[in-house]
Amino acid sequence: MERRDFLVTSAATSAALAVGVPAAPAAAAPQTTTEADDAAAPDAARLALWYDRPAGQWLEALPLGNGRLGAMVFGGVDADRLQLNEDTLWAGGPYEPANPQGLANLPEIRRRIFAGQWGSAQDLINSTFLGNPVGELMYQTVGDLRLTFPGTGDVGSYRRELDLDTAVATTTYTRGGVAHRREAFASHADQVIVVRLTADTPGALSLTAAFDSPQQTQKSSPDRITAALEGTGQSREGVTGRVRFRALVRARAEGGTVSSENGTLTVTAADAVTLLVSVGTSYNDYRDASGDHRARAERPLNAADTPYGQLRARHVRDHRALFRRVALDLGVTEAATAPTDQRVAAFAQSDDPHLVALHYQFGRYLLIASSRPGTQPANLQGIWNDQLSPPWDSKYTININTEMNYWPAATTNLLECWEPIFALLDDLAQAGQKTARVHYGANGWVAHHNTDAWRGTAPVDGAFWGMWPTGGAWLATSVWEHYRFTGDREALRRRLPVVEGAVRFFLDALVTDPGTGHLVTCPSVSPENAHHAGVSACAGPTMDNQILRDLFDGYLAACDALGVSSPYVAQVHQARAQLPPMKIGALGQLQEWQQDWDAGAPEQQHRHVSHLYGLHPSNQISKRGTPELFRAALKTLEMRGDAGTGWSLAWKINFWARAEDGSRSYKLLTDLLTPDRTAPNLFDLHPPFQIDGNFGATAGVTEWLVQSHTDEVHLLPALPPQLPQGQVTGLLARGALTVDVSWSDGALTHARLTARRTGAVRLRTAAPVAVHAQGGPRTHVKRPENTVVAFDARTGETYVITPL
Ligand code: FUC
Repeated sequence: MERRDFLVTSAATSAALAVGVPAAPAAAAPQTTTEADDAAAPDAARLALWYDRPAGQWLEALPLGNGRLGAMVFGGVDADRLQLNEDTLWAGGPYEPANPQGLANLPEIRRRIFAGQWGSAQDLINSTFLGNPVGELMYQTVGDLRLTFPGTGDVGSYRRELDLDTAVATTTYTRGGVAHRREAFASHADQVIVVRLTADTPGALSLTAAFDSPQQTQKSSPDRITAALEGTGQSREGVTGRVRFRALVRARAEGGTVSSENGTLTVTAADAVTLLVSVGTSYNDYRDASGDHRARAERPLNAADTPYGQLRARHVRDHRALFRRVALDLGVTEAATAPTDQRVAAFAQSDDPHLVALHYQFGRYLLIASSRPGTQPANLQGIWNDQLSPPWDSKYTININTEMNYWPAATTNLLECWEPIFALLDDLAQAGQKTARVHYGANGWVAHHNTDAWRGTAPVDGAFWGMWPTGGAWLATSVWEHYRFTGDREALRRRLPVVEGAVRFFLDALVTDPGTGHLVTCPSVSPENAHHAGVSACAGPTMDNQILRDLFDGYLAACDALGVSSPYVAQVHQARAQLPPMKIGALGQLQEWQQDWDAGAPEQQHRHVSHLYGLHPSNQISKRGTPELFRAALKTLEMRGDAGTGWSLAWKINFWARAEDGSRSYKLLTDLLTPDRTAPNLFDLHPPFQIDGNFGATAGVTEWLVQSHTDEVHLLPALPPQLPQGQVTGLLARGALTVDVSWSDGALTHARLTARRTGAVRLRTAAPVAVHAQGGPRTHVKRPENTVVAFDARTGETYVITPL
């Protein structure tokens, strides 16, 4: 096979293998790695996005982020642009959205739904039940740092790239015989964005640097080496803008001179220049935006008074400690030598397995760059947004998009990056109490289909989209899921009240469907899908029942695991038993609603496939656990078809992986890796840009290699025939296991399971395997099936799996 002749292993991959993938629990300090020479690897095998010309538009620019600060680097020659974000710069300020009219109208809304008057129920929701304001607030850009370079002469040897292994963006070119190099990174360790400019000729560097912003701002020069921008996030939706922000850029030059006047920095005839960019906002939390944005901007700049080499080394070390936990090697072909945008355009017709790995690792890179402990969760655009009114406000859509953002967090060994979701849950569990009380007269807390920096929890936008009470419950299922991956009892104990609050809401707010006697959500929708023209309002859609089963089961299991006696346990058991079961419709499909409306629903190919939540991310439908429902789910997938938005395709990659159909799943990735769904900079396109598809695809590719949703570890459950050989290290499986797998000719050759906790392991493979404790004798296993082994694993022990 042609690919084999070209096969090389990247330096990044071999370095990761050499240091070993830490099997330590996430809370432990991650293993640090030695600094490998960035340039040592053969070009094609590197994990880098690269281009032979500057970015002409935003979707060609390269994203940097430290979880909080984001920058999009354009890499221009005469003028460069770094578009800047800070993850707490949102329009508006604290507000209380609960609608006091809501509760009085709830009985009539419910009556109309149970009477089959769904349209008029929807009208009544629109006129009485939506939050105030009816829309939430948007995430906004800080603006741009603009650099101008007075050089003349011919430009040659241009290249710009983003190295995923160092998280450094580099632009190099020659101009008038002088070689120039610019490096940029967003340092988590030092909380600044750093730009380093060098040239091979002393005194050859002259430039200006100034901010520019679509916000209402003032520019100034606070001292002779610093320029500043100051403003306040906009007033929108009738909510006064409260987030003040300040951006600073400071120049440190070697040789030459620096001056700052009226907000413009000028560097003349320097040998090298380091620019430090800092942004602070006044956002403290969802109730309070009165922080000291100026001090927050200044502090990191003062602290970062460190030689460039040290700043860079600290940044690279911090990034690699997360990034290098997972290495995926699918081989490298000649196709990998082309610029990244050309590879995307050619992917469907080429043999480019390395692009699969690059896109996969780009998803992990983006999660590291947009979500760290203490930051806001990744929103619809992560943290990267150049607008004041971005698509869907670049907020948190919690009827799929935000959850999808975090699908790869556990499986790809980035548990720390999941933390912002648990902080968001803490907020929603507070903010959502008022909505629960005012709209439903219920205890506990509720959040509907969207939220924002102010933790809006009311139904918004319109009943058709917003009347969905299960968004908070879906997020709350993360608590038990985290425990399944980590066995972290302390985290579970801390988070149990949030889960209990969600449970209590539904104990109060579920109602008996007079038609069926089941306990149902009402009013609700099956996210954004109409069952009759223009009407989505309904009672007890399938997805709600599935989410509630997971919420209730997780709560009961958590109480059990922690030995907590809860006054709600009996009630939860009872409510769970009364939820509507999943149903198979006349076409053999899994019904989206209690009624068999699917065949007549107006949008047969609708992008949401909400009722297959049971297949993924949940495990209520599985190939061996529920074969009939599994077949019905596949029928539904066929009926919905393969078309869709970026995130819809990404979800289908996961569905087909759970269906154990690697070929179909790979086909969906191929559909995603086209210029219509993947921008030149590999950002996922809904279109427009929406980051969920990046994260969803990374999660889906992981599902090809390792699955553990049914509490057995399944190695290579959906390996696409297009990827006959490769290896992956460092994936996490439920049961606190770290998993490495190698395969050749489509079959497992070697695997390692490292137990981070003592416990029973059940392992499924395509063919029978032997198990050895590393360096030890063959482990005694039970064989409940020919291709399933069961054994007890001990903390810290690695088990080597080989074909028999
Ligand atoms: C949901 C989806 C849309 C879009 C939006 C942000 O409403 O139905 O496709 O992704 O979120």
